[in-house]
Amino acid sequence: MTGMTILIAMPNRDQQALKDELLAMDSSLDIRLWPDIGRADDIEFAVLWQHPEGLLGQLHQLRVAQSYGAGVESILKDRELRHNILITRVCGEALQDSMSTYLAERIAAHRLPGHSIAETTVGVLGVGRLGLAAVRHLQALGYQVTGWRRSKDELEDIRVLHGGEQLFQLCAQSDFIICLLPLTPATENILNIHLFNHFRRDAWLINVGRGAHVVENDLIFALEKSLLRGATLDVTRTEPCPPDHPFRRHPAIELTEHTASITDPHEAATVILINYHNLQHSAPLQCRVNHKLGY
Ligand code: NDP
Ligand code: OXD
Repeated sequence: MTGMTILIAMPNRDQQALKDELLAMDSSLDIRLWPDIGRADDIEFAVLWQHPEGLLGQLHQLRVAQSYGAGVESILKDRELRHNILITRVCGEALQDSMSTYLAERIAAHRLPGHSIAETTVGVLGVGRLGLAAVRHLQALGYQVTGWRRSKDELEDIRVLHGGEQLFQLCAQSDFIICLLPLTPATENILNIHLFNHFRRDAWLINVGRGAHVVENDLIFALEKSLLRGATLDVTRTEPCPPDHPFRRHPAIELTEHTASITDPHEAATVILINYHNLQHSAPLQCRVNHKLGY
């Protein structure tokens, strides 16, 4: 079987580093780096991260769009995305470990004086690959952790809630609220004033999902009204957060500039290579995304 051509199109990431990782694993790969895409019809597999507008429309033979990160919203929002293109993403231990470590550190930094770990409650919105790993890590450290997810499936040893009413309850019970949701039409703007009204006044929000989960003016207003104590925002609607943005000078907001968990090129290359071979052998791809659910 002849190999397929892989395109790497991630203008803001180190494309060459990923190419080098892939070639170190399989030197026979035919890899092109955007913007030198060559004959577009050769490309059946594309690795994308905030890819340029108009690119997907040129790739008529594309079969797989592989995100270079865990999030896929920039692929799904592309109006040129065809329904028959399979979408996958990076998932793996390096991404999970770095997220869990970041969250444990931010919680430790903002834990209320006099509150022991065992007394501290944490609500995690989104218990998928990263959320579940974070829940287990925080539980192992001794925190009381509750998750919240879309599906009603139970998880072993973890208290999990569902639906709007239970989300309000979770916020009312938690010292820390972590958002680890994917950005979809159902989750956009979920961190809004209606939700902040249910927060405990000494609660701390940590958003590591996406900036568009937060209604920014609502957060500023909620902090002014002391509906919550403060927030750590790893993600913002515009990244990096603009120099004159009110979040920058707010004493109760900590910005960490999208550093919670950065894709490891080696881990990404491993997933990409498995998916590349699975596609050739008509085997299921790893870390598949459901177009309809948006994650
Ligand atoms: P997964 O797809 O594995 O998990 C998503 C979770 O969110 C699932 O538990 C899912 O519920 C839940 N969910 C989705 N929609 C809803 C909804 N409408 N209501 C309630 N729960 C919902 O994603 P990952 O854990 O891999 O990643 C999550 C996000 O983290 C990424 O999409 C990305 O935005 C962000 N991220 C941020 C990074 C950073 O450095 N800041 C790094 C990497 C990722 P269910 O279990 O029922 O399906
Ligand atoms: C990701 C991210 O989605 O880095 O992987 O945000």
